[in-house]
Amino acid sequence: MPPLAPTDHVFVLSGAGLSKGSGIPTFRDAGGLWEGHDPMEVATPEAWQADADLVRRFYDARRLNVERCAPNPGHDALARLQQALGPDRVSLVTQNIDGLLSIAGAPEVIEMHGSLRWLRCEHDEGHPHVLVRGTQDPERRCGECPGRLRPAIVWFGEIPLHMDRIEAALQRADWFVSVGTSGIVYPAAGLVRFARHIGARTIEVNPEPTGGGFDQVIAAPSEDALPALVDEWLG
Ligand code: BJW
Repeated sequence: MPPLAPTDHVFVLSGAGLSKGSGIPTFRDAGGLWEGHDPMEVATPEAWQADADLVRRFYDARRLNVERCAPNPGHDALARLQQALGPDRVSLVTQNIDGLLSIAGAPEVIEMHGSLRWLRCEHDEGHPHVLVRGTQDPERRCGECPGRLRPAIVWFGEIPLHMDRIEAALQRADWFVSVGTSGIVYPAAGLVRFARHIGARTIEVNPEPTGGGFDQVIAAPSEDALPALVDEWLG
């Protein structure tokens, strides 16, 4: 791997594969049905309207699992990189909702699909968010209106969070590192095309590479590959 130049900016986009080594299944793991449902159908505003209990149970189960999990060496390596070079030179954008990069000590993580730790009003995202641990109290309502509280997660058809910050960071990228994402879900899946367009060097870390035309592919689990990559970069 070529070394980082002293002012290089590294943009990391991570997905579910980053947390696989922590015991959190990926979104599209083989046979990944949950209580007989396709997760792609549960993670929608339509599912919430049709059966809020089902959607709550889906996210409660995932929250309970995540609370039992710890960061793996892949999270630790990315946190170490951002600690060493600073958030101005290392942008960590994640599609994951598990919070493990922050728990690993990364100073600034952009969670573009939201977070399991927060609930929000079903009617107005601007109403105060509520922290949650374990299972959600289904009776608790928004503090400002009669709306129910729903997981503060970006579902299909909703606009991902912090897109302006993500675009600003991407424009400065010299390196684009895709970690553990299938590249199926947009707009995250389109970021690499923009990175390529501005001349960033692109790297994929994935034991099952996506064939997305990256300059370099590290076909290995991120919990093995990232510590070595970061060691190399930090010397
Ligand atoms: C390892 C590993 C190890 C395994 N180490 N790696 C047609 C064309 C284009 C777009 C659309 C379209 N039809 C509909 C759309 C839009 C839609 C979309 O993209 N749909 C696709 C299915 C086609 N997107 C949206 O609706 C988004 N909003 C939107 O587009 O708004 C308009 C807009 C336009 C322009 C700008 C801005 C906005 C919203 C998307 C919300 C996604 N939400 C979910 C669920 C919520 C979170 C949750 O419950 O977890 O987010 S879906 C789900 O997929 C989840 C994930 O974050 C996301 C990505 O999945 P990820 O992380 O890639 O996981 P997997 O499982 O797919 O892959 C894991 C990878 O890890 C694999 O490759 C493994 O090999 C690898 N791996 N072990 C490293 N140890």
